[in-house]
Amino acid sequence: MTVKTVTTTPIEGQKPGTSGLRAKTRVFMQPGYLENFVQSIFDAVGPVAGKTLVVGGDGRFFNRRAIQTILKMAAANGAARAVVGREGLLSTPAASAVIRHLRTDGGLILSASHNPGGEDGDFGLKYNIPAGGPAPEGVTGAIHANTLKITEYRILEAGDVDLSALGESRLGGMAVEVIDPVAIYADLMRSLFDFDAIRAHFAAGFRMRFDAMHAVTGPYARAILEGELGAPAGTVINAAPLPDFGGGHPDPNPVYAADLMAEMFGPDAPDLGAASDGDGDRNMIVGRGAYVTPSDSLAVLAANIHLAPGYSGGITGIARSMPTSRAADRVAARLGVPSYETPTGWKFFGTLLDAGRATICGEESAGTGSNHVREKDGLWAVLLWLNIMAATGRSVAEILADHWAAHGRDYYSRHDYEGVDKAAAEGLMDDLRARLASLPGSEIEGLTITEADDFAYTDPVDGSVATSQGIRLIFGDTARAVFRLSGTGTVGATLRVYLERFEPDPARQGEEPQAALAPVIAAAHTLAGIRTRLGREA
Ligand code: VG1
Ligand code: CO
Repeated sequence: MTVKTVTTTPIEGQKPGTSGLRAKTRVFMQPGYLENFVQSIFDAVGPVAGKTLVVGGDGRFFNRRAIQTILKMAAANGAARAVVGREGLLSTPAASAVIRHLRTDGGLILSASHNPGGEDGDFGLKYNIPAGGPAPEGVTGAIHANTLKITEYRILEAGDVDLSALGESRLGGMAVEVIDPVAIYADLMRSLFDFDAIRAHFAAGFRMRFDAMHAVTGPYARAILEGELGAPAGTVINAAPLPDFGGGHPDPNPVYAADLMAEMFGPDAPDLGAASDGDGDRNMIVGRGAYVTPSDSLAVLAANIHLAPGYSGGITGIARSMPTSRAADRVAARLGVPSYETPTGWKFFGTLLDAGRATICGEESAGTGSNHVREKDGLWAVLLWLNIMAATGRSVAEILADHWAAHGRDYYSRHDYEGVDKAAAEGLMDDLRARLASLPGSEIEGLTITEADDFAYTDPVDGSVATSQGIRLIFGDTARAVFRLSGTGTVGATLRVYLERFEPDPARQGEEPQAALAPVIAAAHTLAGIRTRLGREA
């Protein structure tokens, strides 16, 4: 086996976005594309010599081939050991758990998350630091800088490693250890939640449906929900991870998890419905006839997390991404703990979690998690809901109603304008930005703008600064509209418009969200000129 040094030239567009580098699978498969990016990571975080790296992905098309290439490159760069999930599988939260539990030097996670997979779908790769979380901007910036000046990469000329059997083998000078992708993660979950109470709840007839969307969470949900907690076989559906996610869109929301929604709103609905995304870090929660927005889920979980044994001591703080509704802030205020508003993307929660300033974090995009790992964690959120339901005996609808009665309801919705013209979307943002200073004080659709800014964030722990993280139009405590361009798409641009309105009166908390938000939606449209600029009605 010899180490080959291959001459290469920089490839345009290898700039990590909200969560690593994402591109069309066919682009990732082009000769040198993956290799350039991997060598750029190794050079940014290296020297890799002597280190232990965790490698795994969500099982999408190209996952196995890419892992073989990464292993050969890690060996050629002198890594001591690679820890790989069997068949190349590791959910994103499980990868974070493994990185932390084995005290490794970080890992490479292969996923484009909720983006469709397959040869014509998307692929992605990101580096996670030894604390288990996504690389912070300083590191992703260094990786990107390397991609612009790379001249060569190193790879071992060797046969493929057998990833189907547990155990250790050698690849040149590097040890490769194939692990059960579920075990370390399942141990962690058992240490946090009251499995006995949940088991008793299932035994007493509690019913749930978990849609794994043919993505990576299937084996985890099967092992934990059906295997350990005694949920009947068939509770987990679409449980086999498929390279193209069965042709579906592994994004757990009411649109893409339509079958689950129909079941939960139909006759004989189970008590709890849940789904997770391609790489297992997102979650959807829906009760019988009651969909829970991710922003509400974060608030409810934060308010009730002390019911789970792993959090019985309470929490130190709550962090939410800026576009996530202010419902979590109300819980923090009630509990007397600080709340933090960070830019979009889990990498911004890492310092707060490491410093013990926040215990629970969440994003409106169906991501919730805690200090147990450094990624958002879909199944963790589902288990916490289960723990709360088992401990209180309340239904999802009752838990929501109780929460709103106590804290008020933040009606919430996100409107995505997907695949729009990039220049038009940037023009809309630029124009809004240019008018920000003149907006406060103006009244629109019966709402008064109290603040308007381009969100900037100074990390309270390490002082790092992130600017231009989205435009906020704040209407006092009453409402908010936020505009952002997506950083995970692979074609054109996606404009995200986040809308919320606060309703303290329990008698008015049962409205249909789009109707309740109508004035905020109208204000957002008028101020940004969405229809004329993007040529889109919806
Ligand atoms: C989206 C979400 C963001 C999330 C990111 C990665 O980013 O809005 O909240 O952190 O995806 O999640 P963007 O830039 O497209 O808005 V995942 O599950 O795709 O790793
Ligand atoms: Co994801």
